[in-house]
Amino acid sequence: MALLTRRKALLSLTGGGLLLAGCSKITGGDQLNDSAGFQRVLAAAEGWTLSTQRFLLGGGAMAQEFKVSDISKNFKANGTLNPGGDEYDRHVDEGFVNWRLTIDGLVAKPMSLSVAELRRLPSRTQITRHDCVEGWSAIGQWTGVPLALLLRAAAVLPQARYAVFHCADNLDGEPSKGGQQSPGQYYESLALVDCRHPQTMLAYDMNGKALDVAHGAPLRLRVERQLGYKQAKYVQRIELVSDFHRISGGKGGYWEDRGYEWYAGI
Ligand SMILES: Nc1nc2c(c(=O)[nH]1)N[C@H]1C(S)=C(S)[C@@H](COP(=O)(O)O)O[C@H]1N2
Ligand SMILES: [Mo]
Repeated sequence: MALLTRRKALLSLTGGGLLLAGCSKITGGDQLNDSAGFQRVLAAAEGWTLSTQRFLLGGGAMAQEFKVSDISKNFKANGTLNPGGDEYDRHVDEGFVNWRLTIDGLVAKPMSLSVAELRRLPSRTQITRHDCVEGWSAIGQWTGVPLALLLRAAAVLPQARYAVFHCADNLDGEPSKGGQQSPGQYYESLALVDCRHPQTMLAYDMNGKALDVAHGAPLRLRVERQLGYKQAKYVQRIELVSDFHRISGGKGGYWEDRGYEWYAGI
């Protein structure tokens, strides 16, 4: 039944996608590539359903999901609360209409997608508990695009082993984690198996509303079996790599470079 609904949604989405492609032939340029990318994601959605089922049958553990009545009244915001800077401020003023998510690196089909395009793709909603290493937890509802679907559309190459999430904020020192740390662009990384877990998504809504700036607008990662610092906010680029040793401090994330565990499972 759920499958039928998804098929119907996909059919109507594909219609929209074709219209979009028609328009960009006229305007030309970047838009043609963009909508070609968008169409690939739509085409990948069918296969994604299959791999999700396979994953479930294969016994990959799901994080616990909660009821609407369990949602925390006050979900603490942590780390960067606003990336600031001229560029991010402009995106806030424009309502993120010009924000792009780039997927590149070890993929056969690099892509660039707008938030509006992501919102037209099949989505998932889940209510989960976020656990920060500092010892606080909060339950929130997340809606977004399954990452597995995007990776399938970008055609990840066999040599790729990790996805690196590049964020828009430069975090320099957080009092709650012991004061000044060395400044750096926030980033995170995941093994592909965790990227393809059915609950791993790029979320654009929190508790039924567009993500606010403090919680990572316009796009953040949710990877529900791992700790808070893996949940990268303000994501603008996903880079597929065979190893992450040449990126930033080489340990796979902003906090990992400062001594935290890379896998951070819960
Ligand atoms: N870009 C970015 N992502 C980030 C952080 C950050 O400072 N910058 N902080 C991390 C940490 S430590 C936690 S606990 C969560 C906090 O998410 P929240 O603000 O929605 O509670 O985001 C994680 N992702
Ligand atoms: Mo955290």
